[in-house]
Amino acid sequence: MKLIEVCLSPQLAHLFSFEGKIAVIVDILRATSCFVTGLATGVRSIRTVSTVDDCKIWQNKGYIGAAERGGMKVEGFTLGNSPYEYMNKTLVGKRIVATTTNGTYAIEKSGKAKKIILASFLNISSIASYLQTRDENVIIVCAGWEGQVNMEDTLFTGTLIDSLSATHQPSGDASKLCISSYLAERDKLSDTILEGEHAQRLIRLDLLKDIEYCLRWNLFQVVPQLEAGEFIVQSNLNS
Ligand code: 3SL
Repeated sequence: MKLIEVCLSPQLAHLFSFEGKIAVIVDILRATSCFVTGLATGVRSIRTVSTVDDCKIWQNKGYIGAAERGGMKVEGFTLGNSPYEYMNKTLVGKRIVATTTNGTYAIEKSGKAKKIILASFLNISSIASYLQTRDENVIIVCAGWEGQVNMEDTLFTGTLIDSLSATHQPSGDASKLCISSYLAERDKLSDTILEGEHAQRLIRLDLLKDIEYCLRWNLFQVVPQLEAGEFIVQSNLNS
């Protein structure tokens, strides 16, 4: 059995070892759902950065800039952080540079992992199948919100771990907490996520449509992976 650990917030990442592991980044609302959508609908690559200043630098180099802080698009960038923006036909074949409040920080904090992949409900089955074929232990890194644990990433993580029970053994209390939460809520997963703090924050910003989209399962069969500094979708998922 391979091991599967959970880091519930990027601010806890320094407590974990990433070497030799596959890091699965989870920011259901909304960063990883956006990136999965973009890459599945034709975006060539997504470079993620932690600061708005770095995002501006790459935008000035010709990338399409996507920047979000506090749920809002940052002025001066082409895109914010809505999945509907990422599925625009004008982005096909384009390179994006993105920064978000928590999701891109979680990616940065996972930099020592052997591989980094992006997960969401939109591609959950592909992520599970991919991890089943790999030999490495796994660490799931939840983006949370500004250091705090959140409902949607925790419940997604429990869902994913539960689907890997034949091949992966939960390691550490955080992974067991995620499974227990999932088992307690699985009949009303979407409703519980909608009651969460971040979903409520997005609803106040009139973004319920984005949440409903991010809670759809298996729209895409892709496993975005970090290669040479940018997330891409590879046709050979075992590489
Ligand atoms: O924190 C993040 O990375 C974002 O996904 C948050 S938001 O959904 O755009 O508010």
